[in-house]
Amino acid sequence: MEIHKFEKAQFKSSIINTQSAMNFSKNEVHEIVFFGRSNVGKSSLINFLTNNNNLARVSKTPGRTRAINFFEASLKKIPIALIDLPGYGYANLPHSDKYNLSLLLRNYLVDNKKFKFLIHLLDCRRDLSNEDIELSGKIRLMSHNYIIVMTKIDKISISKRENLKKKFVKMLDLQQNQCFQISIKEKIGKNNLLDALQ
Ligand SMILES: Nc1nc2c(ncn2[C@@H]2O[C@H](COP(=O)(O)OP(=O)(O)OP(=O)(O)O)[C@@H](O)[C@H]2O)c(=O)[nH]1
Ligand SMILES: [Mg+2]
Repeated sequence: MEIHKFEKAQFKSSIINTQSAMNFSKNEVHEIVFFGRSNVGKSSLINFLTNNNNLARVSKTPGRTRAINFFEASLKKIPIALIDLPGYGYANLPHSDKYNLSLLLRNYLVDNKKFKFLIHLLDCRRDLSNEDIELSGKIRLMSHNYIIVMTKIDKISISKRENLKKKFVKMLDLQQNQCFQISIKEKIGKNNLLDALQ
């Protein structure tokens, strides 16, 4: 099968409050939402998939993306919104910011019923947190279009990757075909993921 690419990717807007994000979402464009812990590699993955390193802001400092950032692109000539959510689980935010962030995330992911493809990013080197597991469980029940992407797979030796995948899949009660492994550094996993998104 021919692998298509994201084309004409560009920044659309940055939204800080859930209501505006939900209104924005009411248009009929399909959405692919990227979410996961702070620093897991969400912005990097958007850039990797769109072949554009300047699209989403990547940072070594966790908690960098604090708003919902909307990008637009096309896949097989179909317009798609790519949505970069703020990372959760970042301990160094002030308490009020943390609360707003988790509300924003939950409202956006769980209460917004529109068609979406949800991509949950998990750092392959870290144990799953309670928040990872809880969020995954909720979303799995509400959406058929839910997959996980294990990021930074270059940090794990090749011989351990398959077993680690089995472990994540089992812990989150998913199917093998809902789990992908990605390395931006070694440029691994892009075609498999694009294939699934199509
Ligand atoms: N080795 C390696 N590093 C990666 C990979 N993907 C991302 N990184 C690094 O991880 C750090 C965080 O990446 P971001 O894409 O900014 O992460 P994020 O999830 O958008 O972070 P927040 O916006 O803070 O929530 C950066 O230093 C990236 O270069 C990968 O596949 N391999
Ligand atoms: Mg980011």
